[in-house]
Amino acid sequence: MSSFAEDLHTALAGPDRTISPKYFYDAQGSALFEQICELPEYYPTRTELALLRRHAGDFAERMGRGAQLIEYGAGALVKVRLLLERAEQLHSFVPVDISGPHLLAACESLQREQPALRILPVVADFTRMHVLPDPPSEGRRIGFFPGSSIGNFDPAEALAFLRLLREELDGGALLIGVDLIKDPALLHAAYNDAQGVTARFNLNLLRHAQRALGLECDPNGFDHYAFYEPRRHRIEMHLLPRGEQHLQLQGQRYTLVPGESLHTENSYKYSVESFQALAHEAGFRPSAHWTDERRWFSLHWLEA
Ligand code: AVJ
Repeated sequence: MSSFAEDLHTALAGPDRTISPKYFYDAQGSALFEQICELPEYYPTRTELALLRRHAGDFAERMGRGAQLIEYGAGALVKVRLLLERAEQLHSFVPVDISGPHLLAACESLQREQPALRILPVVADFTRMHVLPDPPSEGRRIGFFPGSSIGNFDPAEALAFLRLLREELDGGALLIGVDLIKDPALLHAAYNDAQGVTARFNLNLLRHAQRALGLECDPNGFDHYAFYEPRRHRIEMHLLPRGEQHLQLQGQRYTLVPGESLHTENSYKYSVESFQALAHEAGFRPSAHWTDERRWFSLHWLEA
């Protein structure tokens, strides 16, 4: 398994200069992401929350009685509360998250609100093989993967990940949030907000490396650069060196010039049809989808 230090060395040495967006999320990065979710330009969070609220009854009915609800990358458990409130006699709720302390704190407050709910937290990187508690003998396993987190995977990775979920949820279903292809100007604004929060979030990758690995560099010497690439239907985020930038990681020196950006994130967008085709290829049967009036965001019910 690779580490932040190894991955950063590889990125700085080139030629790809690409690093996983998972390294955005130390405590400060997570706080910045929560601020992003509140931005006027960042429509996905509030659009998805409205869809979850509007169709909560429908989801509860589809889950059926005695289901085991599994959330991948659970975080603060905000969205899943809308499902938990309406679900009928859940067998158990299984939040999977890589950050142990945060997950356990979120579970404690949920348990206080819902004393009867059986919560079985799993601390794990949900993109890798992980061990889940046994499935219920009566009800089904229902996966929940909101936020268009699937957008961080390139198409081949997304397919492999959905195949993994299809097996894990065999006989059950997956409820997944997917951001939709739209006017590039709207996408551009969502990743280039006026207050500069997304810029700070992007630059936090370097600050995180300074704090965690002792990276020596000047984050102010880099610009946030995000754009929509229409052919691949994805937002790309880069850190763009302004002039020659010198960095040092664990005694190793690197120089980056303006043409050598660090590629920090992709966020793929789908059409309803292209996502359903991907899900179908992964072995799911797409059985329903919901979108807002402007068709900016979608939720999909996929039978496993
Ligand atoms: C958490 C991957 C869904 O791609 O919109 C937000 C992350 N990056 N603004 C997204 C993000 C910049 C977000 N995901």
